[in-house]
Amino acid sequence: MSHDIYKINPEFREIMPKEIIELEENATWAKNMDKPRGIKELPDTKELLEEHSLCAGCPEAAALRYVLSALPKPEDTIIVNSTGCTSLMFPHIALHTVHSLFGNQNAVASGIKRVLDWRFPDTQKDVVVLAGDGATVDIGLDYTLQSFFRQEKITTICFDNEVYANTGGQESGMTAKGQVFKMAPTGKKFDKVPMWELAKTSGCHYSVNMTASAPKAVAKAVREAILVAREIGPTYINLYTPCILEIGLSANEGLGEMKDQDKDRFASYKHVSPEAEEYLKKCKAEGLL
Ligand SMILES: Cc1ncc(C[n+]2csc(CCOP(=O)(O)OP(=O)(O)O)c2C)c(N)n1
Ligand code: SF4
Repeated sequence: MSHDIYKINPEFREIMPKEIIELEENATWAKNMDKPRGIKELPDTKELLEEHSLCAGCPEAAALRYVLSALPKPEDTIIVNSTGCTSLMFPHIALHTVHSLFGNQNAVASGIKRVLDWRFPDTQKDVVVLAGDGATVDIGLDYTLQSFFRQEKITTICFDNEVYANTGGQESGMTAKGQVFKMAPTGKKFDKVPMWELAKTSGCHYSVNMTASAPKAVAKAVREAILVAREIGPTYINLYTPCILEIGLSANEGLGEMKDQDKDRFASYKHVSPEAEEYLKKCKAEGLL
C-alpha cells in the first residue's frame, strides 16, 4: 500500500464532488506525508467530511477525528468497523476500512492482521477495530475476548455511548445502572460492565477507560495502544462518546457531558503490562511517541 491508494482516479476526478477532492488534498496523511503528524495538525487538516450522516454535535465524529490524526502510519492501517452509528462515518473518510458483520469485527480483524503479516513480512501493518459498545461488548463480546485470549496483535477501540444508538435506544451491558431509554423503559438493572478490566484480565497489554473530552489524551492513548499492539499483543481503549440524542442533550452539550463523566463512570483507568511499559519507554526514546 502507499499514499497513492487514496488518490482519486484521474479519470473520475472531474466528476468528483468538491468535498471529496478536499478530503484527498487535506487529510492528515496527505499534508504531512513525510513529516511527523498528529493532533496538532487537526485544525488545518480534514479526516472526515463535514457532511457525514451522524447527528449534529455527535461526539463520535470529533472522537474519530482525534483517532485518525493519531494513527502512526495511516497508509498502512486497516480499520475494521461494525454496524452502528460509527459505521455511518466510514464512507466519509480517506483511509482503508473494512465493514464486518455486526459483532464479528475482532474475528475479521484477527484474520486480516495475520494475512497482512504473512503477505508483507517487511512492512508494519496496523489493524485497528473501531466499533460501538453493542458490537464490542454485547453481541460481539465472545469475538472480542477470544482475540485477546489468542493475543492477536490488534488494537480495539470501543466508542462506548452506553446504548445501542443506531437501532433507536436499547440498553447494552455498558449502560449505567438505572438508565432509561426509549426502548429500555424499565431502567438498567445492574452496573455498567467494566470492560477495561475484563480486557486486562483477558490478556490485553494496554487497556484504558476514558472520555473523548481531551483530544490530546485520546491521541496519546491511540498511539500508545497501536505501538504496543505492534510488538507485544492486544490493546483496548474504552472511549466515552455519549449519544446526545438518546440522553436528551443538544448539539453543543456533548463536551460538557464527557467532562462530567471524566469524574464519574469514565474516571481515568490505565493498565499497562510490564512488557508494554518497557516497550513504550523504547518508543519514547526513539521519538515514536
Ligand atoms: C448481525 C446483526 N445483528 C443486529 C443488527 C442490528 N443492529 C444494527 S446497529 C445495532 C446497534 C449498534 O449499537 P452499538 O454497537 O452500540 O453502536 P452505536 O450505534 O451505539 O454507535 C444493531 C443491533 C445488525 N445490523 N446485524
Ligand atoms: S444517534 Fe446518538 S450516537 Fe448516533 S449519531 Fe446520533 S447522537 Fe451520535
